[in-house]
Amino acid sequence: MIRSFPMLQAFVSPDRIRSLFTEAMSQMYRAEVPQYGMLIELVADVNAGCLENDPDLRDRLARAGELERIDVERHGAIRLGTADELFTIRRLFAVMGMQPVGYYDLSVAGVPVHSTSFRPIDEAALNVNPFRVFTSLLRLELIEDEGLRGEAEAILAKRRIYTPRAVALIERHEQNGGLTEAEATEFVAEALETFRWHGEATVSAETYKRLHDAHRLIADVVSFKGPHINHLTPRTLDIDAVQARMPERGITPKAVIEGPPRRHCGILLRQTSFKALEETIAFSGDDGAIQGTHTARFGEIEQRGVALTAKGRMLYDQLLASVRGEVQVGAGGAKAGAYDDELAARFKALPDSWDELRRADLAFFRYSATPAGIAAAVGSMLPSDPEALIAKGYLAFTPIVYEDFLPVSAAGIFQSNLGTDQQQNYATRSNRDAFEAALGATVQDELALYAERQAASLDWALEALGLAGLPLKTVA
Ligand code: OOG
Ligand code: NI
Repeated sequence: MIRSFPMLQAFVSPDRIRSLFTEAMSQMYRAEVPQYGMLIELVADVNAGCLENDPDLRDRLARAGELERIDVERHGAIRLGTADELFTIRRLFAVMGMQPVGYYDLSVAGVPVHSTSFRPIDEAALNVNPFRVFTSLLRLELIEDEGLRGEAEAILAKRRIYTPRAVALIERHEQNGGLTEAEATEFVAEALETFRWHGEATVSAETYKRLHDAHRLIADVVSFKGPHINHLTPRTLDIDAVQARMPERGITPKAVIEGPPRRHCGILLRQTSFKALEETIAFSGDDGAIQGTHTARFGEIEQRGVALTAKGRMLYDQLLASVRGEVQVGAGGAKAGAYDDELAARFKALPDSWDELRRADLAFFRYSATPAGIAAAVGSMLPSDPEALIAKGYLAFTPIVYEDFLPVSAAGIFQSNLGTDQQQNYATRSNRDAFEAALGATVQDELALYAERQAASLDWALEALGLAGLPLKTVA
């Protein structure tokens, strides 16, 4: 039997598809949520100012290959309703080179979801466009009222959030190993449909109210045709400056910035958000004559710092927990000042220089051979200890940026946009196995990814210095 092989076709790189998609998504969101466009302009303004005033920062970002990605960098978030939806979103994001990284259990904060982040993982892909989507799956098992749970399940079972053409193109990608330029263009347009806002609810006003009374988030996930993108977040180089300038443009941000305090050496992730829209929606039945409002979509900005090792992260979690144990910010932002002061004071326990963070094995770094090191290597004048190489200026290191999310911060972002009166006492029920079963894959361990990048960079650097394979005392 003669097997026929498909003709060799030129496939578009997943990085390019991701960039096309990010641009299309950004344009769609700009049209849907005008404040987002304003925010992008403000962030671009502040970032340009930072780079101009801080040549060290510019130099560090350039050396890390991060300078070009800042302007296109965004993260977004969606909330899915069923295991099937999560399974297919994994395949959809795979077309754009995005993989599930990390497991976040938000039930601890009274939010009935668990989540992962889809993002590119290798350094080259991250530097082209590090687009990430924080993707949550509703945990219907956490709805106590059995009748309501069954009803929500039945509503979700009926909806189809992907267009048939999007699914066909995902399958083609899986079978052929890629998409052609024409297919990629079509895929981007079709995939975008899943993230679009729909003002027509699929449920009646009465059902919406019952879902909403159980939890606002349940109404948001169950009542609509699809998982509208609920925010798209640009990355700023100075979150305090953007936060301070938001009111100039008529925007009131959340009372405190989530995450670590402002520091000379930024760590992990700092975020702040604001309520964007109260949208008019039409309920099903009565020809859409019954209207209501729904708040789903918001604005957010983020500032990213160095990724912490397990040891650094443990210290971060302890310090943050101690601050939150001491001061709790009230509903209307009461005690925000005291919280910020406490945060700044307690985080003094975490060293604030790149070299101290590195030596104490608290953060991840990317190593490289310097021109001076390569020149010295030619004359074989190198010490064989990485610390000595660093001291002599032969080996350089730059912080590896944190590409992931923080569960406590994410819960704060959820809460601030859902209304602070929504706290319910869900038990701490992390269920990673169920999440991965729905996803149809295991989520990658973010710490392992950073550790690999650090180790690989050190290997390359030592090879460039002609020291590969030598029994060196390794760094951190
Ligand atoms: C996601 C909230 C989490 C972040 O940046 O931590 C998030 C959501 O509200 O669906 O986006
Ligand atoms: Ni976010």
